[in-house]
Amino acid sequence: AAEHKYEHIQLTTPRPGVALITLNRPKALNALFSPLINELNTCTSSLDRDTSISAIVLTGSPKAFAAGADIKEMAPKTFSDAYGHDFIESWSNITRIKKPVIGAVNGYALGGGCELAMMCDILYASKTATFGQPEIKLGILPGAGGTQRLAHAVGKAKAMHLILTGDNFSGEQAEQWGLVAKCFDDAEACVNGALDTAEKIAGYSKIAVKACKEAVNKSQDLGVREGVEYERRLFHGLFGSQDQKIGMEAFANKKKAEWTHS
Ligand code: CO8
Repeated sequence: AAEHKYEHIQLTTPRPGVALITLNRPKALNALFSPLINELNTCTSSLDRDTSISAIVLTGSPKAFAAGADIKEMAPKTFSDAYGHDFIESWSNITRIKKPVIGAVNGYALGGGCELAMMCDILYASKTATFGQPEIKLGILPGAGGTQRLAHAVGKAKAMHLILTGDNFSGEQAEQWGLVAKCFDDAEACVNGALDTAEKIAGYSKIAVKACKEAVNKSQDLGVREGVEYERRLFHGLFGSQDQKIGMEAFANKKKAEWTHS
């Protein structure tokens, strides 16, 4: 991956084809503010263009994935500041990344931190994770998709309860309710689990991975009928790829597929 110097995030490539982004603003429990989000957006879009990278893991520290948007930065904002400058508009740019993003949540994932986690394609957590949408306690509401993504993930009843009470929930609860795919015992296992999954995905055809991600994400926006039609178009389209021939011929010849990613 391209080497960049970042101040509020760290970028490493611990496994073949896998980039690891670690949010790194420890003094404020990774509270999200514009300089950090700008770095995250620069980093993820450059990784999306980087042909040596196939999957991205996003994590925080063992204490905090992110304790929310920076309350001290937000406190003095006026309506004109927020509306006029599209406050937090760019905070969901990560959802435009075409490569899979795997979130590994340890410690606090509150407010904007929970929302950032929910923007990931696959979400893992550990027993140390504390999720929550506490915005109601600050006299606001979730502003980066929390009301929508939480409701899609855990259903309206639980989402409404969580958002109106501001109550926190654990990594284990998040797994039981289907918000996270796996809950690990501790932070290290969680990050390693995410890297293992990213490495596995990096071993597949990039073009097939891209189509899978695109189609599954469409399920969140489209009705089932339109979604299945969308899937079918992509499915038919992949018969025009080399990797479809390579994958199926390798199966028939009992060989390992050597993907061309085209
Ligand atoms: N903003 C700014 N600073 C923060 C934040 C935050 N969200 N969270 C923690 N910090 C700072 C603290 O002020 C403290 O700084 P200092 O040492 O200078 O006083 C430092 O981080 C350490 O925090 P604590 O001393 O409070 O640590 P504790 O272990 O005692 O408590 C908690 C940890 C429970 C996480 C506590 O810090 C807390 O309640 N934080 C606020 C959580 C919150 O309300 N988050 C929601 C914010 S609103 C929001 O996110 C709106 C979403 C908008 C869209 C975002 C798009 C992605």
